[in-house]
Amino acid sequence: MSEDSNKRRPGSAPPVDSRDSSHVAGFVALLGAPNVGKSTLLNRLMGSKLAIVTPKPQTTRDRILGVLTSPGGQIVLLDTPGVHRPDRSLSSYMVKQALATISDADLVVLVVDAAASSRRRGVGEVERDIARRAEERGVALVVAINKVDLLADKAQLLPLMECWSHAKAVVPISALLGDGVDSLLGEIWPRLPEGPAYFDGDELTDRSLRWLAAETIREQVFLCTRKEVPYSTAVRVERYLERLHKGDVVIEAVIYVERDSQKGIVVGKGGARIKEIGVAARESLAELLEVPVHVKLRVVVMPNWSRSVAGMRRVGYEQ
Ligand SMILES: Nc1nc2c(ncn2[C@@H]2O[C@H](COP(=O)(O)OP(=O)(O)OP(=O)(O)O)[C@@H](O)[C@H]2O)c(=O)[nH]1
Ligand SMILES: [Mg+2]
Repeated sequence: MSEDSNKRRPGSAPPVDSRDSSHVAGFVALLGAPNVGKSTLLNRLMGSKLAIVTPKPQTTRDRILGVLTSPGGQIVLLDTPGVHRPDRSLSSYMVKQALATISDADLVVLVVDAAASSRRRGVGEVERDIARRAEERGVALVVAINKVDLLADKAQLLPLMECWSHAKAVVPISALLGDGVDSLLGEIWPRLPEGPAYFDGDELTDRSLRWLAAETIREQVFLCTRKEVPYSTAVRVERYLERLHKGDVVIEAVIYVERDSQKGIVVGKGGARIKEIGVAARESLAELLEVPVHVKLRVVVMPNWSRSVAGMRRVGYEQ
């Protein structure tokens, strides 16, 4: 599967064909169940980290746009929250964002977890639903069977691929290792409509650095806490200051939780956990911004914010 990985770097020009004098551009939505590797794939395709990634499901909460530009075309990638059965306002918001993306897309890349599909021996409810919605809207469907590195026996792939014989293409990939990702791009480029670029070539995303900073802090909260705590947290950056005279960035952020007990967990004994979160976020942000970063965090209880539209708005999620 890695046979083509040296021929063309992800993001390089669309394959030269009879249309090589024209320019293509289109929106490509990455959709699927939670935890299948959509954000890992976005980051891999972009060659830089735009979306946070954790081993926990329901990490992504907002649609994230990544712009992949080459001389012959532009792919506007849309990473989305994992589609699941909503149980509160936050999950309804997430699922709504994901499904609405289908209508904006020229192509849907349905990301499927190879190992989970193999265990399940077939197509899951979420995948079937996404495929149906794409078909209803006349949006072409390409299936990326991800995490193939986890399959002990590659013969397990064949029945998984056969499940998707009605898709335009089925491509086995490992977003983590990069295997098959160029083949996936090879299935995307020829299916994009002709047209001018939507974004300037030097634009990577529509998200602000302030937003990326909040997400990076949230990623560390997800990695450093367990059970319901990560799902009850939201992060809002209150101050994002580029100090030109010092050549650094100061970030002050609030971590919202829903209960006092959760505040205790996030702060940790003697402030140990909040310190750990701050240090890890600082290191990650310094790498992203390529300058020294100072992170100042505080934890605020906003009772049941994830269970109402008003609560969500208070912590920064606009419907
Ligand atoms: N082994 C392996 N793990 C992968 C691969 N792609 C992603 N992962 C892991 O799967 C987990 C989930 O990855 P994400 O990219 O956050 O998945 P997602 O679909 O964006 O998840 P949500 O945002 O929660 O819907 C992380 O631990 C990734 O490192 C892959 O190709 N192989
Ligand atoms: Mg994600």
